[in-house]
Amino acid sequence: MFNRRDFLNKTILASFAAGIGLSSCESKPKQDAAKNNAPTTNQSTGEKPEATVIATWKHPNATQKALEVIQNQGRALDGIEAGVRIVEADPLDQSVGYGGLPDRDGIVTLDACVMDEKGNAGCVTFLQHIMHPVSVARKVMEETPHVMLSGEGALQFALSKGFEKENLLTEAAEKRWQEWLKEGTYKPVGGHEQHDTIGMLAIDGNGNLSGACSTSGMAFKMHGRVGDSPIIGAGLYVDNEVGAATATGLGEFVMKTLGAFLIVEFMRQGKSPEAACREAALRIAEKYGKTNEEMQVGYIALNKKGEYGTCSLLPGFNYSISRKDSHQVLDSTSLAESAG
Ligand code: SD4
Repeated sequence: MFNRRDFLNKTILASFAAGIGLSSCESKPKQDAAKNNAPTTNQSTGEKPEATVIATWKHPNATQKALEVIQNQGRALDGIEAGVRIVEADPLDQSVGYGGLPDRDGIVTLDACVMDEKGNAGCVTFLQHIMHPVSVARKVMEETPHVMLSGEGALQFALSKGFEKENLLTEAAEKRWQEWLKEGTYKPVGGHEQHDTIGMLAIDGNGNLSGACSTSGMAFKMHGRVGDSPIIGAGLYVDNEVGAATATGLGEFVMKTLGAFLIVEFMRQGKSPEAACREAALRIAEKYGKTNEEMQVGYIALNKKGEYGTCSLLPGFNYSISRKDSHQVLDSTSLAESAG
C-alpha cells in the first residue's frame, strides 16, 4: 500500500545522498544497533537493566571510568561527571576543555550541561579558563536556583566554588589557529576531523538515567558563539520516564530542530532509540539538507530499558559503549548510508 511518509522519507534520503555525492551502490546500511543491544535483564519481571554508559565519538576511557563509578557508587550522574572530566582534561581532544580549538580570536570558550534523573538541569555557556565545565554545570544545577550561567558570570561563579583559573590553549591548538588565520575563513565541515565533543548518557543499577555534554564548540567560531551542547533540549535531554539523548556535530542544526528533546519525544511515542535518532536526523535533512551538503550531526540515545541507538547525517560518526566488562567503539548508522 502507498505510504506517504515512507515515500517522503525515501525521496528526502535520496536527495540528501545525492547532495553529499553518494550513489546508491556506494552506500551500505550498517547493522541496526537495536539488534545487538537488548537489555540484559528481563523487563517483564520488573528487574532493572544492566548499568550502561554510551558516549559520542571514540571515548572508551571515559565510558569505562563512568561505568566503574556507577558500579561502585551507584548513581548515573556521578559516573557521567567522572567520565566527562577525563575528556575535558585530555589535551589531545580538540573539541573539549583543555586542548580544545579556540574561536577565531584565539580564545578557548566552553559550553557544557548536565541533567539528572529528577529532571534537574544545569548549564554553563561561553565559559573561559575553567578545565571542567561539566562540574561547574553540575554546581549550577545543585547549588543555584538557576539553570544556566554564561560568560563572566559563569566564570565568577566557578571561581567562587573553588575552581582554578587556567590557560586552556595548548601549543598544538594555538598552532592550528595560527594555520587557520592564514586563510581565516570559517567553514563548517562534516566527518570526524572536526568533531570529538563528548555527549554522554548512562543508566544505573536503579534504572535511573542521567546525561552530560561538554565542548569547546566549533573550531574558529565567532567570539561569543554558543552551540547546542549546553542547551537543554538541543544538545542534551533526559526524561527518566522515557530515555535520554545527546548530540554532536554542527550545533546550529541541532538547535534549530531541538534534536535531543525530539528524540526523547519520539521514544515516548514508542520508537526504539535507533529509530528515534534516525527520525531526528531526518528532520534536519528534510529542512536543511539540500542547502548544507557538508554538515555532520550525530545523535545517540538510551532508553529506560537500557537499549541504545544512534544515527548521524553523514558516515564517519562513531560512539563508545560500556556495559558489564565490555568497552567498545562502534560505527553509527547514517542517513546517507541508509539512502542506498
Ligand atoms: C557545537 N555541537 O558547538 C558542538 C560541536 C561538536 O564535536 O559537537 N563538536 O556546535
